[in-house]
Amino acid sequence: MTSRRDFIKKSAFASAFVVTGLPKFGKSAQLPSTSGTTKPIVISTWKHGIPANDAAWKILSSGGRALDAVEQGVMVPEADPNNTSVGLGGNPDRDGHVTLDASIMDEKGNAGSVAFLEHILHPISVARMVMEKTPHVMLVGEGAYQFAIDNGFKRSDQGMTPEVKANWEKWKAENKYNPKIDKNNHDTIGMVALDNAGDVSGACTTSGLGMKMHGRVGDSPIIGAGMFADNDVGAACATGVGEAVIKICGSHLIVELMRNGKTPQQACEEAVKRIAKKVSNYKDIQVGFLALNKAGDVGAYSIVKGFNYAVACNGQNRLFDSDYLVKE
Ligand code: SD4
Repeated sequence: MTSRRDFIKKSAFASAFVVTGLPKFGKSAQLPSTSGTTKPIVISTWKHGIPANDAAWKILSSGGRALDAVEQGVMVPEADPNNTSVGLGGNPDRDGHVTLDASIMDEKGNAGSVAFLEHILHPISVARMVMEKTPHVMLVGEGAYQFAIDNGFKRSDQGMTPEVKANWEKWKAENKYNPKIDKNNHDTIGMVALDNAGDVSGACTTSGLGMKMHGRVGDSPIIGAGMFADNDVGAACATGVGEAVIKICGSHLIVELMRNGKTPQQACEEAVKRIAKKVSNYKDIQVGFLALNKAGDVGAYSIVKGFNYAVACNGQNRLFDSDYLVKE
């Protein structure tokens, strides 16, 4: 068993030396591994994926379940008041409400999600409770809030941080109340993991696009759009402009492409190309996808430059730059 301290020590060591034992991933579009499985492994979006993976790794490295790992993992950025794209520290909608979206799936194909949820620190745990304690998949808004409160979650009135409030005031002054969608509006955390038992799970949680219209829901809580897991194949998750991800059912598409023989990398590339085909302004937006198959191979791809992701396996936790479509 690897303790947290050992893991951090090993991570620091790994970044200073040649890294071995990482799964196959990245630009080299490889065929699914037949030479054994990289497990456990957890991958997640953006730089905040590093501390999130640390929390997930603690569970995975002690033989825990991928579902617990992804929930505990994404709770780290949810609880960070300085994270402006996940949790209650996130940017508000254009009316000044911080509204949260989250989804989770386990290895049995069970799914839970919440959307348009306010005042709750850990929407991912409410999503899990929807999955485990109700006959439903998705609860939204006031109903999701009431469900959370009835099940022991505490209301938070932490409000916007001074930095976020200043962003919002500036936005109001400059944008005449028009929601703006551009390349810089992203940073959801999506996380997928494969545990020692060979089971996959996924989680995704976000405050959504900053300065969105009140009531707007993105891809993150929509099963198959922002995240999808199928224990026969693997799992995928998304970040970036949710409208584009929803239109192609991005994460489900990637899992189905893997089911039909694509590697995680090939599947992520295909999904981004599908957006390029279907969404006319694709060069003006960012979407990033991550995928993991049952052999522990990883894929990542985005529309434009700038997407990065964290991979933790074999006692190492490292950040990688994703390849991307629009090179000009
Ligand atoms: C959404 N995918 O709501 C999210 C946006 C994102 O932080 O990445 N936000 O569309």
